[in-house]
Amino acid sequence: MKHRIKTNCPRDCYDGCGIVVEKRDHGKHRILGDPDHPVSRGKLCSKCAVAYNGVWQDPKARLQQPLRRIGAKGLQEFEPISWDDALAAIAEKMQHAIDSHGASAILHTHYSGTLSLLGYFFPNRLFNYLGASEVDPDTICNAAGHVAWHLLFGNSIAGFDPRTIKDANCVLVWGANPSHSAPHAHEHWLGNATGNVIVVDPILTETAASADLHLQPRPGTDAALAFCLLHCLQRDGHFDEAYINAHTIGFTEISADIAQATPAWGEEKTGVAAGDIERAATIYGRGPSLLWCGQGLQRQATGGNVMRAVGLLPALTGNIGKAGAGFYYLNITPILAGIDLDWLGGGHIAKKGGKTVSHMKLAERLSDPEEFNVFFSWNTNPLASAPEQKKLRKALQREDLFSVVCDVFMTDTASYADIVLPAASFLEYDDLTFSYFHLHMGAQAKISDPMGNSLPNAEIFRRLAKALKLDEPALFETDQEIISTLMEQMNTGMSFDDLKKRGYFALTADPMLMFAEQDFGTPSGKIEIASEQAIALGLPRTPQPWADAPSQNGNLRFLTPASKWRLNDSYANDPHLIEQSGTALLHMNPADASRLDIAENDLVTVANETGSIELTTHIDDSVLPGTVLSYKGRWPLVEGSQTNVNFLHTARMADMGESTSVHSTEVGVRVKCQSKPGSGWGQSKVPE
Ligand SMILES: Nc1nc2c(c(=O)[nH]1)N[C@H]1C(S)=C(S)[C@@H](COP(=O)(O)OP(=O)(O)OC[C@H]3O[C@@H](n4cnc5c(=O)[nH]c(N)nc54)[C@H](O)[C@@H]3O)O[C@H]1N2
Ligand SMILES: Nc1nc2c(c(=O)[nH]1)N[C@H]1C(S)=C(S)[C@@H](COP(=O)(O)OP(=O)(O)OC[C@H]3O[C@@H](n4cnc5c(=O)[nH]c(N)nc54)[C@H](O)[C@@H]3O)O[C@H]1N2
Ligand SMILES: [Mo]
Repeated sequence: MKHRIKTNCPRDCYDGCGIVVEKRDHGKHRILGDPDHPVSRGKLCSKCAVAYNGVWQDPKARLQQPLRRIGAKGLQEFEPISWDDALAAIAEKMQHAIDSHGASAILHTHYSGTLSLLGYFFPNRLFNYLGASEVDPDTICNAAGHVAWHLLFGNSIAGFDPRTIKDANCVLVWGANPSHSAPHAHEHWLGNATGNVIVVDPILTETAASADLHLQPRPGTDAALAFCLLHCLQRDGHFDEAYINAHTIGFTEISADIAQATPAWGEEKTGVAAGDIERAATIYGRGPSLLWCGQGLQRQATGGNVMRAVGLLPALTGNIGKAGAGFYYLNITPILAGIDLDWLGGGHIAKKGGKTVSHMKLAERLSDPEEFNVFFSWNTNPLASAPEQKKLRKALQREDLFSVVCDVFMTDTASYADIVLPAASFLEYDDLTFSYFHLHMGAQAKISDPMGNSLPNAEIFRRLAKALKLDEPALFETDQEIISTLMEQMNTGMSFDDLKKRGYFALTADPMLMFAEQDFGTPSGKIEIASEQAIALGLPRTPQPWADAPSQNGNLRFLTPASKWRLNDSYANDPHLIEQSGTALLHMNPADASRLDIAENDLVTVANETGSIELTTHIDDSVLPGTVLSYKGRWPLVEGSQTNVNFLHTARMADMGESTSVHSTEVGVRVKCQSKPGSGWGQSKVPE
């Protein structure tokens, strides 16, 4: 027997695809793209198609039973235990921490395993209610950009509606690589743009290769490049003075910076040819123009300044609030749909006292035996994704730290847990999903019961609240109750069952015009080019035309963006995707290779003050001289080397939001072992 059921992909991805599941009573379900969905159009991306039909349904790979550690931390020696015993053990340790040190001694971390609303937000209710400490999730991803655009626009979670591309003469994609990070948007959205596409990226990505114009600046020089574009735009009469007067404050304070940012100066600062800067300004200036600032863009030591500077383009050319114009960083669609995420995550029952810790400080703070006694990691895999891997492992080996990990799989992080809790997958419970690009909400439909004894995140935390003998009703609301409240908040007239039948809905029939009222959430209500709030944060009053200098002393800038074959670190354990993506590579420009006497397929040591790893070289002129590239997303425990790129990810914070500066990482590279003919990545099907 097979039935076809619509559901939606809850991964942390711009696309947010519609899925059709051919449900089987016996054996694996078949997971396909929904032909009626405007994004997936009947096809899933290569990674989800493989992993959802592979490791995600593999009973041998899935965690199916709570586990208790019986060997040393990290050795993966566990015994199965019942849910009651697991939750009782956790409750006892949590209660002990609360009684002896206060709830702030419990540190929880969570992020992007599932973005479905209950799965992502509901567990926070318990930690909020207790007043536990939290690792600020966005500090590993996009916090600097949020702060920057909050200062400038008073908003960083509502950008252009992608459907407005039909009216755009130019799409400027700055530091995003949708060919990997949003493959459907790359193919069907950007691929069908009628206007010119400009891509700004230090790597010749597939997105850049298919653009009309690719600007390839040295990493961290984007603010200077933005000021050069502004220089040309002003010179050529593309500034909208009426708009600037009506809707911005502080313009005169950056006039001198714009005046000095000539294309020749920009070429020297950024490495982009002056003629290309001119061409980009001409295309963007014609307008209407869309600007997409990627999350990769702001993962720089001065990433916040970069975002503020690049955001000046739409502000000064008036490319805001009209068809085909606008800026975009993230669309938090559930909020735009009317959902109260703060309520969902328990803001209304939160107790004070919990600390907030940046991911950049996690390894250091967890190393301190005085500060945290209980560590709870759910929906995230910090021993693959976080910085300072060596130090973090050492911290998680602390015998006096009780750690709990809740995941779908036995990850590196789970290997270090005292108790492992098996989470159900998105095929096994009802929920709501969204895309942070397209303005769509979707239904996640339960296809079958949770595998083995695994449970959905929300149910796990209801049971834990019970084990803790708590009686706050918000901790026990059922999925059904919450989903109906969320449906009411969205006020669509649809029930969840209606939505399940349809699969998804778009927030509006026609493209939404963001900021049509020019209503900015800044203190002045205008776009704040000069910002008192920035001063209060210890930042410059205005965006600065800064550019990082090229790396010194033979060091190379180490970029580790999204891989085509994984979704963050998810899918790193799928056997077919492991084969597809082959050996972990270091992409290096031929000029650097010859300077360092490195050849194709050499095994090299890549090192800095944080750590050292070994990678196989791929000589590749799509990366700039002075820059090397290796994709994120591998699990150390799957790699023969037991390491991944985050052994080199320093804890240096960006200028805003205590956020990651991972793309500012610098490394030295030297040959460890020269290649033998016929060895290395050439054997994998598609080198990553
Ligand atoms: N070097 C480098 N490092 C980076 C980045 C980079 O660009 N370069 N990018 C960073 C970014 S942008 C991000 S967002 C972070 C992401 O980092 P993480 O949040 O660690 O993302 P994932 O590795 O996908 O981990 C999610 C985990 O959640 C599990 N999971 C999936 N569904 C569920 C569920 O329903 N319940 C539970 N309990 N678990 C579930 C998955 O199995 C997986 O192990 O990584 C960051 N790390
Ligand atoms: N396949 C796949 N899809 C994903 C993910 C994944 O891991 N794999 N992760 C998801 C998540 S959590 C996120 S946050 C998004 C991230 O997706 P994106 O927003 O696309 O961000 P990244 O892939 O980190 O980086 C995008 C580009 O930024 C460039 N870049 C790095 N430094 C600079 C710089 O200084 N200046 C400029 N102009 N560009 C720079 C990199 O070369 C890279 O090509 O993707 C999501 N989608
Ligand atoms: Mo992310």
